Amino acid sequence: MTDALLKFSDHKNDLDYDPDAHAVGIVHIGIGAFHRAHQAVYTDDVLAKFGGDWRILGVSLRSAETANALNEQNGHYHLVIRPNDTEEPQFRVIRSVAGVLAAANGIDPIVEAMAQPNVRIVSLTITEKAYCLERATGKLDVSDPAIAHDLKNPDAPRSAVGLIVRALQIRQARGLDPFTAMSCDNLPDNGLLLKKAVLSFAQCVDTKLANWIEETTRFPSTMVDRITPATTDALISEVQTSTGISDRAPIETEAFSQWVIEDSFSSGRPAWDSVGVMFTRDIRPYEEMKLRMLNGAHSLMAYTGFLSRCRYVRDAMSDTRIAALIEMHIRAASRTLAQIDGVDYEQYGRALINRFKNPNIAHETYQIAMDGSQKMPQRIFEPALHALEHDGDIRTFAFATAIWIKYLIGRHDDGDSYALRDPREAEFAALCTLHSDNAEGLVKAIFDLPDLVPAQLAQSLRFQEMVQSKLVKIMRQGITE
Ligand code: CS2
Repeated sequence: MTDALLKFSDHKNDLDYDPDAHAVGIVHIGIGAFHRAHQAVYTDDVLAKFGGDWRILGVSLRSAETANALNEQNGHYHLVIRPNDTEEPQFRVIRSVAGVLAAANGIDPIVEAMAQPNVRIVSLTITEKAYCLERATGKLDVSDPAIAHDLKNPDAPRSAVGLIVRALQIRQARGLDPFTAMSCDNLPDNGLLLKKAVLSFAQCVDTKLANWIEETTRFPSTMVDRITPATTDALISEVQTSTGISDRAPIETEAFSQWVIEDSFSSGRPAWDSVGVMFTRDIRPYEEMKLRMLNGAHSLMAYTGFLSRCRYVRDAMSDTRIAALIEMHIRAASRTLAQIDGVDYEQYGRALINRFKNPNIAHETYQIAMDGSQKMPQRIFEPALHALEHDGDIRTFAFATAIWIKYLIGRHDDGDSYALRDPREAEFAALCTLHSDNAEGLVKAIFDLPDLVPAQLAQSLRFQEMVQSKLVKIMRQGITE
């Protein structure tokens, strides 16, 4: 045992339990900061209050760094909860993670872990791009390198979709029940998307397997919410100073947390409903509320803030012009939503503004700006289309689109360049070079790209011209909106 481990086991929480008394029941693919601030915390609450064999085995498809750090600490880590005021942060040790397997150390142990009879749920936070579906057709993107690889080598998959299909194939061959596959990514109908990806992949591997998955496997949709910045060295030092424990994988997050799940599990689930998780049959309105109001405002803020040299969301919110834009956007986005019983969008919107202003959370605009091509459709384009079709106010959506296109140019006004960090960055770079002096041409070319702006929105001259005039203005006068 390492020093860190001894110290971790010395730490006393209000919610104390012996983690080793509980077997693994969940495999989670994509064990980054968000999962550890959200689903792992609800599961920790369940284990402490009700017990059960529901510990989480994490899977990291990228580097082995998180896996190594967490494994050295027996899976334990600190959650630092930062209230939205002058109150001191709270430090809590989370013990629901039993360990982490990294793909870099071999795929077979991961597949075997997912095929164990005690695993009843495989959950995912793999980010939008990893679902590898063409938006327009809903078909599996077989040109994606990981999917192309996995279709040739289904026994040695690299992608999350390939892993799930392989593990289900082994379970079927061994006569085991399937697990429930639960997406926790910020996509509308995330369960349905995962189901489509898994079934299309399985169809290519073995039709009988695809039929078995379709008949037996559940794919609940979820809405997840907790603002969680990436871990920094400053956080690692703060945890060490405040707790005396050397933790290489702490997480910082806000006090707010929300999880809404479609209640569709084939082999049981932890008593998440007893620790604040809401279960519903109709998840779509909750997903749209969060994606359009929170995430839409976040993306608008990320591009406007980053280009205005605001490093963090809280800095952008202290710029009165940007704060006003965000308030307007939240209001317009709420008008594109169907009512939800018991939810007051005005109140939800006010709470969002306060969460964004949290002075204790250092959430980088550049982090949120990443992967815009995967985020803009559900956050900005869908509500824009709704507003357009219902005589709503489209100005804020046109501005958000224009400022995103400005960001795609990859250069600040003073010439400093930055990396786009987007899976479609090569396509964007080519168009930005081609239309370097022509904002109108650039907007049109972006709108003409396949599988990005929904056809009905791209074909709306009113929307396109508004985006063009806003981009021309931003290029000439900077952000004056
Ligand atoms: C953010 C989200 O990075 C982003 O795109 O908008 O990660 C956001 O912080 C979470 O969805 C909040 O729940």
